Amino acid sequence: MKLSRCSFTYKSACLNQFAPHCRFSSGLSPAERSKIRSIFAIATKEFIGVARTFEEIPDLGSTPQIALIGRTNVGKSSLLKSLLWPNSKKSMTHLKSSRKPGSTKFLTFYSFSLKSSSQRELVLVDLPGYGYGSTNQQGATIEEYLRSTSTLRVVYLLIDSNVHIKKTDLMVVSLLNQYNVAWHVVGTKWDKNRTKSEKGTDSSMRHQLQRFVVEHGRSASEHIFATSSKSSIGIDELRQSILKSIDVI
Ligand SMILES: Nc1nc2c(ncn2[C@@H]2O[C@H](COP(=O)(O)OP(=O)(O)O)[C@@H](O)[C@H]2O)c(=O)[nH]1
Ligand SMILES: [Mg+2]
Repeated sequence: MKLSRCSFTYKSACLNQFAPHCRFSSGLSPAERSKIRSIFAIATKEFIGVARTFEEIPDLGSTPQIALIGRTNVGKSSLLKSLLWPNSKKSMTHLKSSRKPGSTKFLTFYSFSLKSSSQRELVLVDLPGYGYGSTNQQGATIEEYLRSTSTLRVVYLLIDSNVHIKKTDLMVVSLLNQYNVAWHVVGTKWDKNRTKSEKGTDSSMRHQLQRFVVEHGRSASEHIFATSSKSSIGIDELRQSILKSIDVI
């Protein structure tokens, strides 16, 4: 991914000093959880289309957009499927997860409508992965999308909780800050991370993500999400954040 213009720093920080300012999202009551699930269950969710380049992006009007971004194989497509179609057994061509890095080559757009399918509340965007297996063209398209999409409400930056934070993640954060895009961090594959929790991996990843947000975050980006598409950890918390960003709840 071509991100050579970006500069970044990853200063060491005193976690204890900063930790109170950012926290992991948790603690939904059963009533909140059930409300969030029912909103997602009754909403109309549809595939809109794909774009290989910025010019190919379909006309989405003034509908707010929310994008998922992350390294190849971080779990973007799996997470989107868990958010939108958790129980579907159908094979979804555009949301197929793959072990092969770089299999999501396009920007893929999905609509989310609460009242009727003619009234779109939100467009969710699955961006191509950056890093291993990606191309300069994809990097340029992602950068153009982040720079030029005035309706982009928030970006969820996915970090594989078993792989940890990479230089390219820091470059993306630099871009998000440079283009003034609000962002949240989402730790993925937390089911795998949890199995190692006895060795302290779970808490060490929490600390890494907290430090990352504090050092690079803006005041609007104070929530971190620990998620798993396999075991549904954190999916409702993420849904709640999405609904809040479009003022539905
Ligand atoms: N254990 C575990 N594996 C996952 C999870 N999410 C995705 N994967 C696996 O990670 C690989 C990449 O997932 P995918 O959704 O295609 O990633 P993408 O390239 O970011 O879209 C696939 O083999 C998935 O089965 C998760 O929450 N837990
Ligand atoms: Mg994908």
